[in-house]
Amino acid sequence: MVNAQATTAEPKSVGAQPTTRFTGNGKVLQVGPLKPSLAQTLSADYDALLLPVDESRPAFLAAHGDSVTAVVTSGRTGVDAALMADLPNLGAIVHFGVGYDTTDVEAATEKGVGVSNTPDVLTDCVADTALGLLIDTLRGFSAADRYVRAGRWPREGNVPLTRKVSGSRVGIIGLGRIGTAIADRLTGFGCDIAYHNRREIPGSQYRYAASATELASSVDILVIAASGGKGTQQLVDRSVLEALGPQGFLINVARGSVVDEVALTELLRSGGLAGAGLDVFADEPNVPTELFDLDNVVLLPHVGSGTTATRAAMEALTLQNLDEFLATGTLTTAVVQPKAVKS
Ligand code: 8YV
Repeated sequence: MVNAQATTAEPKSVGAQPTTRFTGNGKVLQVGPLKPSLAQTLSADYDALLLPVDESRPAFLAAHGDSVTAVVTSGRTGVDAALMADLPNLGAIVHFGVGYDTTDVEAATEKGVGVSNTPDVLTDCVADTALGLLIDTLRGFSAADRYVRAGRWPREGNVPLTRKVSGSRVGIIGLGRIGTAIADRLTGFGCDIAYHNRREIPGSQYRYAASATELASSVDILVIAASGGKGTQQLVDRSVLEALGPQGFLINVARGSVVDEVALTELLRSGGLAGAGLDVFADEPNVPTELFDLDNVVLLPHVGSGTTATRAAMEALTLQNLDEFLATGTLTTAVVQPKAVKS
């Protein structure tokens, strides 16, 4: 039995291969698709169960629900309160990924179930993606590439001129780890950076805006780097997008849920916004088809952390959390520490 205060732990270093393997009576359950090598390790080394997605799920949970002490999942799937109720001995929900908005953390906290994620190891890649997307969107590189490939250059001449990135005014919604890494990179481009968080960060070198609308109205580019979930649901609504205006660009590398996607699509089509670079969508992998023929929009299939090195580091940190939980009842990079080890 391990007691631990609910806390947001600072991540420890990653790198060492997990040395502990589960030997207790409880079972590990994989919920939702995971990186194939991680799923393979869970099955081979941890004898993990896989939650069915078809009609056999209720019978599976009736047969195995009691035995599950740890779940491994990702932000894509997560664990809701109903699934938690079917896993009465659950002690920890271990996420592959920094985002855990699909898991009901409130319900987990009430039940003493720990929750972990994989912060820090993906910060650089997601920030790099934000920069690449921002430059591509303003300079129209993807559209220009399509133009060349379609053989239009010799026939139609030069592509239209685009917007300058260096020295532009950028507003960041969510100046956390990733938002700060984006701001630091943009500083190298001579950009003027402002941000909006729920609270001002004491001592921050960047200008604070008390609301998303205030931020949007004072910048050329709005970058979303905030976590998803109830607290940020459609934080960037129609009025924020209208404040960004016909000369403004939106970049989103966080979660589609943070933006009113219907308003975004309408404004992009009508000229109410200059353009958007989107790595995330409200209903992935479905992307509003109305965006497909717009050259002022760059669409990526949620690739922010998608490099070999970063995904390997995320996998190692996921297993480090699982190993630590199974060995000691605590989590390495906890969003919430487990209250007690269930067995
Ligand atoms: C991953 C992400 O694509 O970490 C996150 O929250 O959104 C991405 O890094 C995702 O976790 C993989 O499922």
